Amino acid sequence: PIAIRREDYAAPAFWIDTVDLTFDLDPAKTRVLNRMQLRRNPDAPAQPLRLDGDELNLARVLVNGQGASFRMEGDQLVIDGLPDAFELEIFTTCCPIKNTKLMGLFVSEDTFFTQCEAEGFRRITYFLDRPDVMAMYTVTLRAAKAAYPVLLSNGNLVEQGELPEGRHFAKWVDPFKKPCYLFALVAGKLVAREQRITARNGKEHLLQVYVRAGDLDKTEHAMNSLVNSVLWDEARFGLPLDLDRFMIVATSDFNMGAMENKGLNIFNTKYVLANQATATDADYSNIESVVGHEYFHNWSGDRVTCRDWFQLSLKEGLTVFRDQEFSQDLCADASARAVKRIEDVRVLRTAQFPEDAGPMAHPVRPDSYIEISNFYTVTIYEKGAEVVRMMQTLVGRKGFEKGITLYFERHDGQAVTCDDFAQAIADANPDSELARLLPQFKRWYSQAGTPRLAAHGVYDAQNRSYTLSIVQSCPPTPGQAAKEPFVIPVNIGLLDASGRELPLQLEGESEVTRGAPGTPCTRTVVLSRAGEQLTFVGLDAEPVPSILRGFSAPVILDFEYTDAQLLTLLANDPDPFNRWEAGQRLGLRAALQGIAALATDTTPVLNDAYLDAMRSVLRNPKLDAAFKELVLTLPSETYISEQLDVVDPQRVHLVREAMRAQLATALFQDWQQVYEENHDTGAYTPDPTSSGRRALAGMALNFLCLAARSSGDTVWPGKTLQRFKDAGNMTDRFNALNALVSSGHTLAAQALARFHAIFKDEALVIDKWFSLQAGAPDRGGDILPLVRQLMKHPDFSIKNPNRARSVIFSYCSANPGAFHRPDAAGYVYWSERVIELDAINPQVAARLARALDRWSKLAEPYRSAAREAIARVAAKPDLSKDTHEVVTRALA
Ligand code: BAL
Ligand code: ZN
Repeated sequence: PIAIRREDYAAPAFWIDTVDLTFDLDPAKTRVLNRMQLRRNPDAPAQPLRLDGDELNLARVLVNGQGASFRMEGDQLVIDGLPDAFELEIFTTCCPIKNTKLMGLFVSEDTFFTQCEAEGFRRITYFLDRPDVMAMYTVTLRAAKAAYPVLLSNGNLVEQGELPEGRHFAKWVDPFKKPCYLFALVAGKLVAREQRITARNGKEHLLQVYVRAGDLDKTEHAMNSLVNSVLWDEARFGLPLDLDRFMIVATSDFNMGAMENKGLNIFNTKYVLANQATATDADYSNIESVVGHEYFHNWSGDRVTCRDWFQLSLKEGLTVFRDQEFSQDLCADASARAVKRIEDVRVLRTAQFPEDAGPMAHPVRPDSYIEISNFYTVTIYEKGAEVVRMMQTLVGRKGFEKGITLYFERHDGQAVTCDDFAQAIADANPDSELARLLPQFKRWYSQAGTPRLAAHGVYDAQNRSYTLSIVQSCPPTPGQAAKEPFVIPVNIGLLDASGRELPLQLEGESEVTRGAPGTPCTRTVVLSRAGEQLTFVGLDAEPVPSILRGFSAPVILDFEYTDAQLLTLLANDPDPFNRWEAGQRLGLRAALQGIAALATDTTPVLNDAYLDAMRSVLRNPKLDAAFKELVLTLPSETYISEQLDVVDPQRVHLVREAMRAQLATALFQDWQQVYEENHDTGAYTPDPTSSGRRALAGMALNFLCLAARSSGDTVWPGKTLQRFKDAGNMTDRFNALNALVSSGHTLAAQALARFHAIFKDEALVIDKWFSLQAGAPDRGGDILPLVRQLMKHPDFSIKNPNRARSVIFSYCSANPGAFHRPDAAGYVYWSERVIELDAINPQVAARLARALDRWSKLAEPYRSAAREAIARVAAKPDLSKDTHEVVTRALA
């Protein structure tokens, strides 16, 4: 396979103005007639027309109605000697029922769906399958009416009617030009929840959520989320819905979470279907963000798209930022907003930071790829969103809104680059730090790796000043040995030893920044040099610095806090992010000490000061339950492992489990009280306050069952089983089940059996049932045999991505203590599954292949065994480009 390089970008030799597609839909043989109007690009060198195709049967090629001579070069259809403007007609067939890759046109549960991003359209017809070729589409769908009563495509339905032999047709016209990756069609037996919505300008729109007949009662939340998204984008950024009709359709076979096709979003059922009996609070929250995300793409992605796939973060980073802001803006108070921010940062640090330090590290705007599907990553999405967030910090919220307005005014209807975006934000704010530092700021797009800030503070009693020295660095990443300094906005506050906020005054300034009582008093300092010094004056004693408040930049902050300083921040920092972070630092410190000291599973790892601090958090009436739950959650095994140069995963697991056991027993009384105070949340609503209380009650049950494990207590496991049986919503029910399963209690088996019996017809709930078991804490190597057993369950299918993820990924990617076995059996299982999946669905296989990204950090015997497993996969002939790229980068 050959690498595609960003620097080789060239505009296309031809433009496609219109596309008229006619589909005769048949699962075994769908006929596709594609009539296009093309014209030569006068700005490009003269070249033949090269159209992309993949797994198509070509029947006919006509140029201006005449048979044309063409040749095949690999998968490309090449035509020479074309006039400057012409009509091209291509007739092909494909076989949707055999399409297990789920790219292009495929069948799921007797319904046709498409997925074209990034390069799936070429599996439907020959085309210039690249995002900078934007055309107007007319689509006619023809199919048997009884089997496929609903026929959908992008835009507006302009005509429909009957055809002979029980067939019917529907004709759709999309009023906007679009790249082919945003094309979509759906055909099948579906029903829709509908709602009409009136925009600010008085225009009415029809919103529809299409699902299978039995699922209509699970669409209310998705519809509410869609309505909120439409209203929010208009209110916050002045971006209205531009279509008469906006449709969401759910499918249970989908590689991605969802897809933003113009006017016809196709969703994984996981991010649409919810009612209180089947979905958890986390599901509700994910649905809200994903519905928002796809809707926001209607502008950031569809109206303005990417020039080439290297610019993917142009739309994805921006749209993640927008969905994060949407979810925060829907929160009723600052505490709920902070909880959302902490959750987002946790994803970044546990998934993106390891990616940025591993073999697949790439800049937010990559320089090369073999298979673009491998670059739908947490770097492009979540780090990309942090880059946009830093721009907002540098220009202010209002300035950012002005920048967004300018970006859409300038580039509406165009395919553009990350540079164009940054330029628009800066141009709308010419006096900002962003405008001043723009070329340097854009290193966030070009340099991979997580920057580190090494900060050190010195108090000068004589001058009543405190000098903070900050040195930035960034480790080498593949293909980038040396890095230039980044522009890093750092939010800083200072506390006195009793935890009160101090006014901030930098040396040489007359201005003093004071916070209103109870609010953070924060300065944003913009770092741009390798090393900088900040001197704060007017301080009567050494302050406790609160650095990187709100996680103002995606960096690692090293500061040698004393335990006492961290306890002060944990108890008092008015910035909730850093308050949480102080607790994480204390927990991490204890874990690293326990690992270094070869702690056994009975060694106390947590000291009394930590336990007392956690007790105070639990008892603090001023803190919300959701925030308490986050503070009491220990850093994950993945996060702890990232802090080590050499990782013994079993030791990490053992120490973290010992810490959990200690939290369970030392705070036993408190957990009981927390449970009693929080478990009754009344009539179910998925709002942040009640879901926070359910989360904290669930955590309490978990610790109470864990404590019962060592004490032999049977009361709490019994209560937990009863809770499981009586629960009025899935969150409470699943939390109770999880408490029994993760504590390894004997009652878990009957609860699991009952859970399966109740929900056997609810695919998404059965996914949870599989996932819980495959992700359970390992005790004596019992999880791998269980995983192999689960794969033999009649409900298991490796072809369904959600089901494959629920078993295989839950084990290989989310259960390090069970996966990294000294006998290497976990790695053998992994290599078998990667190879098996690669023949079915390369995108899913390549994602699974990433589970061993960090193999080179492992201690022996894990390291050699992991390398051997990767080499075994790499040696397989006929590996897909997707998996080939991941494993060869891992071994490089
Ligand atoms: N564009 C792929 C799915 C998403 O990010 O919305
Ligand atoms: Zn997206």
